[in-house]
Amino acid sequence: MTQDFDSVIHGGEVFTGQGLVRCDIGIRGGRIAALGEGLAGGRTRFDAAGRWVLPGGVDAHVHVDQPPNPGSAARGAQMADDFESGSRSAAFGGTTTIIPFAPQFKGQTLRDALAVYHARADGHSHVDYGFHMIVSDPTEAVLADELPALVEEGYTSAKIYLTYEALRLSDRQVLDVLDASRGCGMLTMVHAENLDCILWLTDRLEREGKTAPRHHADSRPMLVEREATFRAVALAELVGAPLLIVHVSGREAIDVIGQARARGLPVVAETCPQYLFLSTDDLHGDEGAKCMCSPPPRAKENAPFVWRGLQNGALSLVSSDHAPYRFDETGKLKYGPRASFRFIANGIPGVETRMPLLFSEGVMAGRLTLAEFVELCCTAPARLYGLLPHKGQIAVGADADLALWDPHRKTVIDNALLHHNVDYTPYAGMDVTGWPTHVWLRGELVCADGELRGQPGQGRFLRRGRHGIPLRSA
Ligand code: DUC
Ligand code: ZN
Ligand code: ZN
Repeated sequence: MTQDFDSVIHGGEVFTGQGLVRCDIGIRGGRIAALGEGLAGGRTRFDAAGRWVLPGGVDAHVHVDQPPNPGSAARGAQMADDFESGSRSAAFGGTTTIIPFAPQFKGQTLRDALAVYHARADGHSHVDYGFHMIVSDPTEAVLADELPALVEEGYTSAKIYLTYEALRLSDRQVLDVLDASRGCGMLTMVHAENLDCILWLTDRLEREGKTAPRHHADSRPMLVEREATFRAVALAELVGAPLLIVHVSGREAIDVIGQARARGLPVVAETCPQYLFLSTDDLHGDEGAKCMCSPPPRAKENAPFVWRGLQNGALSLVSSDHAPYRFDETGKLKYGPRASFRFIANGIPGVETRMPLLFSEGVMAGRLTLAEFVELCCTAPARLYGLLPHKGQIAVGADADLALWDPHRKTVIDNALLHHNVDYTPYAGMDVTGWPTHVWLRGELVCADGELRGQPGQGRFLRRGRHGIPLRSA
């Protein structure tokens, strides 16, 4: 029987979960309708010979059009990417779903915060998107009414902070959020660094005149992350709630997470390319601010521990933590080129380079299997954030979100090749092997050989399901 497809991608090697298999993909109504050899028909046919077809990436940690909190020392710095440019950059890097944040300011309802970010995103995104909430003011109304209602509406995760003065929750408030999240099936994500330690160290460094960007790393050593990670895990254990620790930077926090997981706690952790490919060396010099993020890049010797965490399952997903500030007076240099690191906006761009870097240094360099790469960048984030079965995998019935990779293409990363609105990339000069050349969102071509084919607004808001983390039985 001849099947009628809207399009067929044929002749490529397709990652179907069991590894690469030579097969064609029949697409109908934006979904994968058939996988098999020799699929006939299709109003358009695309020859994928010599390439690998992988699921479109899911980047579960991006900041887009998000001003630093009014209470932040870097207030006034402006993010360079809006939803159009941020999502365009995602697409060119092989990512077809992003989950940015909608931060609540104190006194604001979560619903109002979400409305602000919907207004910024809706009609502008090139890729599909959901939102994580950021809870900075866990009032009774937020905990008892808003969170359960918003989970039902598809906002099934929220980030909380143990640092940043305007965002930090007390341990008591963390317990309250975790308890509410357990009750309604929400996933709590935590930024685990100890605020008081950071402020105490920052004051001391400033008194010693140590204000250059490289001292950002001295103000937030691994111990500060380790303590907060241990505390967050303990608080989640007390409540019996699942926990996702974001942007884990290095060995000390990874050890805490590994121990928690070995005890069967429902704790999962994310890392980011900056902890694999940048180091404290990158914070030196006049342009050190370009690599300032929190937690900071660690000493060079740390990266092997992060790779090991990816290989042994202590770390479950890789996101970019894209936080795009230009290296000018709108962003990093808002308070001048000699400002103390305290006043420099934290964050680096990376939504477009996330998958090429991990593909090259993970898969092509033999540190990760292709299956591990797909799990870390596509399937695990989809599973953890309630997007399976539609996102994060190539399977009949899934959305036809696909990236066609030329696995042997050599690229020297240069900001001119990227599609964000930032004037630099921290990864300039790195040689990578493999790059996505074509990307489809629900069967529609978004990028082809460096050209944008999609339209802003093609990306849709995703109401997400509940997290996929099994709770330990009591
Ligand atoms: N750290 C954060 O906590 N958020 C955005 C970027 C960063 O570096
Ligand atoms: Zn964070
Ligand atoms: Zn972040």
